[in-house]
Amino acid sequence: MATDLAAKERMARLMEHGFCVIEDIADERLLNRTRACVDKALAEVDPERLEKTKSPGSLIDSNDYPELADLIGNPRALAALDGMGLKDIKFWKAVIISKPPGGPRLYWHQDCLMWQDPRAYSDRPPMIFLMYYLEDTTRWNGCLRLLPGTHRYRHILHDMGEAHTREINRIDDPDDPRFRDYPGEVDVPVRAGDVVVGDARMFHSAHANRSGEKRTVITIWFHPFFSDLLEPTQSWIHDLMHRQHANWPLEALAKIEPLIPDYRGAVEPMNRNRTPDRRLRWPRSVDPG
Ligand SMILES: O=C(O)CCC(=O)C(=O)O
Repeated sequence: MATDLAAKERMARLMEHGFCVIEDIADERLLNRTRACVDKALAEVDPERLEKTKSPGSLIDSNDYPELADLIGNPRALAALDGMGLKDIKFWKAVIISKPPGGPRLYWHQDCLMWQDPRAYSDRPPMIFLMYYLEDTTRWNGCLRLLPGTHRYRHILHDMGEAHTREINRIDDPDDPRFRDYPGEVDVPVRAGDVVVGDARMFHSAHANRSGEKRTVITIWFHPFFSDLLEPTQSWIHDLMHRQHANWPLEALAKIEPLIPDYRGAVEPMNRNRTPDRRLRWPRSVDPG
């Protein structure tokens, strides 16, 4: 009963604010296994590539890291999502985002890639993230920052450019307004082992890492209610997930088996669309009409 209430409360927070935190959902063994994978990935990455993504930190996709299957398929997290009412969840990819000591701020951005799909204008998020931080986070070492509500309402940031372009990743212009503070933003400090569940449509960023240690998050992208997305959207998720993880061994794929998209239609994959159209409204406080 208490669990049901907690799950309901989390779902309500996800719907209204765009995120919720589930505490203590990854144990030390799982965290240590994931940390070992991060160390390997960081040792293998080309330093020139890291220079190109100064603002976010490393952006290493799960393609070559089947060791991440345990975290992606973490049964406790999947049970918690199911309890919240998030069904038919399919996986796209995970990303290792490690901010080195002294790493700068991450710019504000949202990551929804399917703004042509009616689901992007509904209560049912077309795309969610699970962010597992591998160190306890604070403002000092680069915790997550969020703009609650921006998953359902327009914000001036929507007109300031797309996420992850070369220029913004390299911080060509440190005065870009996407590096500023905004009214209503909240810090989300967490402990290693917690997970932040968030709506990909919501604006998010991270503080600079002023500590002497790296700060790493594994972001996992999921698509709930997969079969209810437009067919070109399903086709795109299916196509990318399978292409990106084509080299994963069968035993790693087995660990995420229920999450593997299985679109059987013949429709062409969508084109990515990172920009909402007029269906995304300003909040009432800004646009009473
Ligand atoms: O580095 C962080 O704390 C946030 C990561 C992020 O913005 C993302 O994965 O989209």
